Amino acid sequence: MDSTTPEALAGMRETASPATLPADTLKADILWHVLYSLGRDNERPDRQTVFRALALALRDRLVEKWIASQRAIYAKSSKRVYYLSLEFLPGPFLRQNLIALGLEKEARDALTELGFTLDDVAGEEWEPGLGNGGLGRLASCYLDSMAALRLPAYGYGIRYAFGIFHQLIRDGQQVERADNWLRGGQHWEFERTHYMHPVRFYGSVREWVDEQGRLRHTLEGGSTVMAMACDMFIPGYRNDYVLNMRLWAAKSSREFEFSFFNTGDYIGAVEKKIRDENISMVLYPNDEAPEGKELRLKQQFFLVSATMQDIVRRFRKKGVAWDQFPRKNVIHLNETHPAVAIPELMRLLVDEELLPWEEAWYICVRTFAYTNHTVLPEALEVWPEELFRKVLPRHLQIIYEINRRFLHDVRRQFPHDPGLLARVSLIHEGEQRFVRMSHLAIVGSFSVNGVSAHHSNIIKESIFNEFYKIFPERFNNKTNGITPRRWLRQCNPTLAWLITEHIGTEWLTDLEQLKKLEPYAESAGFQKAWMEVRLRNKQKLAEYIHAKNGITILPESLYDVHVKRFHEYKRQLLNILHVITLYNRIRRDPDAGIVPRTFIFGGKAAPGYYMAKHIIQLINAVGYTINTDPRVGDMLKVVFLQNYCVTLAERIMPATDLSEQISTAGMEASGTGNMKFALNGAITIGTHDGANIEMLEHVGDENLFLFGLLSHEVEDLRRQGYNPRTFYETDSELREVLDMISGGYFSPGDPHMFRDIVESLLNHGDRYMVLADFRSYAYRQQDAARAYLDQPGWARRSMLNTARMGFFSSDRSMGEYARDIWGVEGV
Ligand code: D6G
Repeated sequence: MDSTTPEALAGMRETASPATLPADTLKADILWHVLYSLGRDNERPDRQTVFRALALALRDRLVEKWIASQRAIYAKSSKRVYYLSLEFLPGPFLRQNLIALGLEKEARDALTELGFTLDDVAGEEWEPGLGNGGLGRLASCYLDSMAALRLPAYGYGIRYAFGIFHQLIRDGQQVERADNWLRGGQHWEFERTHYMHPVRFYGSVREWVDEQGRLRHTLEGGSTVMAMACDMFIPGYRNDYVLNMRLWAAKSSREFEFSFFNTGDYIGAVEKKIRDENISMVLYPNDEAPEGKELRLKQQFFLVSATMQDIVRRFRKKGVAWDQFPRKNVIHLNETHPAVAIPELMRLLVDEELLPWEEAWYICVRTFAYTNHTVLPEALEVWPEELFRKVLPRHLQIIYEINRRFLHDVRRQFPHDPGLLARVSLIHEGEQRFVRMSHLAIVGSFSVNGVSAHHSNIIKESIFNEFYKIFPERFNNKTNGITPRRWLRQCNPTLAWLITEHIGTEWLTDLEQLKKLEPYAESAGFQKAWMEVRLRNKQKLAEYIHAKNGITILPESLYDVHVKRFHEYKRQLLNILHVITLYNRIRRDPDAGIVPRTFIFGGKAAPGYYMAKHIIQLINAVGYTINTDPRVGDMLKVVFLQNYCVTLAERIMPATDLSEQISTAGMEASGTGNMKFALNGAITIGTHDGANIEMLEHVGDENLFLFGLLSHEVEDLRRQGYNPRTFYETDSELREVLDMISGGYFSPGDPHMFRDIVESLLNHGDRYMVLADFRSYAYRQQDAARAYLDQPGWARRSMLNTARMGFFSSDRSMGEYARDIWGVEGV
């Protein structure tokens, strides 16, 4: 019988429910969805249609497991974890879901029968870019691990219609294009039209006294938008457990449309609808620099208000008293972006549930936990008081009351330090007043954690030192981690296979098992196999680069990779200065014995961040000069891969030899790219910063190239008066490089083009200490090149990096959060 006829499909589907479907029905399921869900002819479906149908077939399987998981959480009456984040960066779902469900082989077979390969079909997926970078990607690794550990958890965020912009490089410059990720359909999600919560902004607060003589506060007027839940499923690795990431989409509220209609203003009603729905329209593309815009504050409250209503709705089902709330719920704030949840819970408890303030506050500070992700002063979020009052008038009042009581306690605890009050106040006083969101988050949470040991110390010793003195018990460290399922098993299947062949599969859920690879590090046979896998990965990336950039690179060359957001503190500039240094050495002496290298860059710059975009342009200009200089040949190549995203990271990580983690010491809170590279066998060249320091402790200093100032040296130097010019004057190689840039060597058509970059270094203080670290970086780069010449030695180092990355699994991080902060266990 023809297997595409409705009768045949229905017959095959009737044989079992999706969770128990025998694998060979996957093909029938795909064809069924092509016809009935997508409305296409299933005789010869195209690749995109097959991808979508496969996604739907997998969603069928996921939803059953999700319902079973939800039932189990209800049955156990578990304490729930709510992970609130303005950003999630899940990456493509297809392979991840296939791996978690154990259906990779079946999918391959089914697709082969349909005339496709899994690679081709997976290539049809457009990843949801609902995050800027590390913070959002971390949230997604954490959801993966929460599911792996069967935690009773939820991710809550916003379903931006447009995620992080799509980056093109045109004439060497970044150009931004809208990321219309929903265009291809919503095959992974369920829209929950029955979970709509009203979210209210603006208006004014009316104070009144009720019959019992209580002072009451009611918000009047204002404008209401509906939040509609959209769920995406996050399966645990082969454990039948599925969590959901609930993302809110803004929908206009009917009542308000009607009020317009009643006055006959039809277009006004439509305009209002569009304005309302704008709230979830676009992700702010700024990493490490909040924008302070009204729409952004509305986004934050939109997430918080809808989520709090959802949490309370669920809590109410149990019919237990409010004082049980912290025993049943923990709300985790991923950075301060969702910190307005603290006054929102207070508002619910005090204004609506009529709890006394003290009781409400007691519940609040036992419910919230906060993770800080940055110490850059410009990245600490503050809101102009005026704007806050306009958008959230009642919340501002509540923040003032929290502050009044907090400062009262501080005054009692530290009577002899009058200046302290202003420094810890939730309100920054000055010509303009600001609400300090980090202070609110610390005061309102029972736990405050940093994301690497180094960063957590900086928090305690410097930026939040005074809070540490007030609440020492709240501060703790939880070093970041990454999921080994995506960042080894999925992105590097051949290496994963080689590992599994030798030590079994346990590492997938217990990454410390990779230690068992250590004895193989000396085996010539294993080294050879290891390097063969790596070389194949490098060949694949070379093919990709050739196809995308038209540049031919040597797979045997040292792949030196710097991919992450563009920010001056991440110092892509330092890297390119070194590239030019090597170029000059080759120009001087083509037989200088330079180890052939391919420098690969990737990353987006915030659209309004002039210097970061200018550095992208410089890199491309240098690349053009070097790649077209016949004297250089195969010795050096510089590649800028456009639109760095999770999908691209998955291609790059397995093919990297040297991983650039070179932020100015004290500025990168943790980093997680550093971990992804090392897990795939890259060797790090890096500074004493963030998680690099813990990586060094684990892999050993012979397996990581460390250089540069320590964070206290950076501070000392700054205090003593750092003069970048001294380095320019005393280091002739450096001087030559800077003179070439400012003299127009890389921009012959416009010799002044890059002058301001050099100016920022020489005449504007070189805030990120690029020149101070240049020489030690160049030396360490030489060590790296020398080490690369000794291929067996490199193989050993590479393997030991992988073998010793067990600690950096997000399963370990999540286990620590669950045990030490949240007090929850697996279901
Ligand atoms: C799933 C499973 C079902 C549960 C429901 C609860 O449909 O057993 O009752 O979720 O959803 P929430 O009310 O917790 O969002």
